[in-house]
Amino acid sequence: MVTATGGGGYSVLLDEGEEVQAVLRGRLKLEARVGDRVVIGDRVLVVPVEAGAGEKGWAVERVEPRASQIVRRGPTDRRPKVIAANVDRMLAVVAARDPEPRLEQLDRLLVIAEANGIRPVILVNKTDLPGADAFVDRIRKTYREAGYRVVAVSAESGRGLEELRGLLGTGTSALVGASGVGKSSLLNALAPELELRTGELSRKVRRGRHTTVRARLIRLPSGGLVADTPGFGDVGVWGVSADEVEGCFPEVVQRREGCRFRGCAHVTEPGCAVLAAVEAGEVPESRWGSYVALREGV
Ligand SMILES: Nc1nc2c(ncn2[C@@H]2O[C@H](COP(=O)(O)OP(=O)(O)OP(=O)(O)O)[C@@H](O)[C@H]2O)c(=O)[nH]1
Ligand SMILES: [Mg+2]
Ligand SMILES: [Zn+2]
Repeated sequence: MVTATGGGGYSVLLDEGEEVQAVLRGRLKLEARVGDRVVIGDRVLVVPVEAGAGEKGWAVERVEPRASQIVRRGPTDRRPKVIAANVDRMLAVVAARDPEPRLEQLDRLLVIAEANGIRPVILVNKTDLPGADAFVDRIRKTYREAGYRVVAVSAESGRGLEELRGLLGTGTSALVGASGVGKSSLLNALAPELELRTGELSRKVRRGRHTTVRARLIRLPSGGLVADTPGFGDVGVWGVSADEVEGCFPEVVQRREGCRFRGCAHVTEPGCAVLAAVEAGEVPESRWGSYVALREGV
């Protein structure tokens, strides 16, 4: 499994547990795929090769098809970027404050997970800061209808870390979220020996400074593989058509059978069960707003 990319080579975790460096050799036969040819989480076949001067190295001979991937739209080139392949779990990380949480951004992350067939978990970090409990309550309320698990944590105070450790203990997980929410800090809190780089927020705008530059898959001593990924300023959804957006909102999926018209867009239609639920306060305005914005391609 590829655990890191860059510098023309790959770090590859062998099934036996050893981590080796490998290079791409010759022409690889690959199915059509989006994003980079090889990303963290990709399964590859490596073979030992002579690296000169009697040294042994490794070469990637084959890249396996991906069972799943988390793909988002690149911020500048608007092309697909695969965050990680073959992950079992995505943790969408927000901070209770610093940086200021933006629910429309969290919703886009959750849609990215759903669109890629992954049920997300919401991780609220920095719950040691003033006002955090009210924010955690708000998040729990907002995402109850969608059925998302919300875990309150703090890399600083240690709150929720055992629950997080349990969550990450099997399979492969990815921590994804805005820059500065504390993804790397949480992993350091779980396993201090990792010594991942973390960074202060900018003083003026209280935003992260993109401290983690490359995604890495890390083996936790307590079990599980977890991807620490670079945070973003804005996150875009890739490959979800207007009609597919509703399938990424569980609270809409649950209700759409009740709409008067087939093919109801749940925006202004009469007899719409989703709109009725928004008016009744069952589906939060913020969720419906995110749904409409994504449907309209914002
Ligand atoms: N008060 C408080 N500060 C935290 C907590 N977790 C992280 N921080 C601080 O938040 C800042 C950003 O943390 P990082 O771990 O670098 O954030 P990141 O999400 O990895 O950021 P990128 O790598 O840029 O995506 C650092 O100054 C951390 O010390 C927390 O639970 N509480
Ligand atoms: Mg980081
Ligand atoms: Zn409807």
